[in-house]
Amino acid sequence: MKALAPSLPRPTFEGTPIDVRSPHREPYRGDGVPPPPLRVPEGTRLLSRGCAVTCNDSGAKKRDLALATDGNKQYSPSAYLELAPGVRWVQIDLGTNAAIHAVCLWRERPEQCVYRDTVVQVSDDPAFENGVVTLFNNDYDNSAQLGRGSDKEYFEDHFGRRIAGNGVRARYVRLTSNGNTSDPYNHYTEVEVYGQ
Ligand SMILES: [Ca+2]
Ligand SMILES: [Ca+2]
Repeated sequence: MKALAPSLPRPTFEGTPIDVRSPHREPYRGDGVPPPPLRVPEGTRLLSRGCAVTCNDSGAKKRDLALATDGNKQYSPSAYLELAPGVRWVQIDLGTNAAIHAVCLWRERPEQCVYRDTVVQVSDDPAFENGVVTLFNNDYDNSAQLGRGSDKEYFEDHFGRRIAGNGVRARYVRLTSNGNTSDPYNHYTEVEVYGQ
């Protein structure tokens, strides 16, 4: 096993964190404090670069969807995918069934924010009706209707979020959210799926 070490963008948020305490939220780790390492098997590699992205916002353009897997994790006003308000998902097609060891996401913004109802699921069914495995779910009140989650909300940062895949096999990865503490929109600067 080894610690997953994705390349990191420069920090975007620089300022005094707003410590909005909530029993459903992780405390702010502090400026520049990395998350605990996520250990993955030797041989784990990036699977998702350039993979096709779909979503449930009919207004999203194909060009913008591609921003989620283009390898650029650096925030800029033109470098992220934005989905309309409401419960929205993006879905990555790995092209083949794979053992998934980590799903990482970057959606830091200039203002500190916490996204609502973050749910990360995998399946071999592109409709996510069968064989769905949930890797992360912080929708504590089931408002997104994907089931009640016991993970915590968290402050976005340039380290991104690293979610364990535990080697579950699947072809599709779906990430759901429902706005954030700054605005009702849903954003992805980059998503990376690691596995074998
Ligand atoms: Ca990107
Ligand atoms: Ca919720």
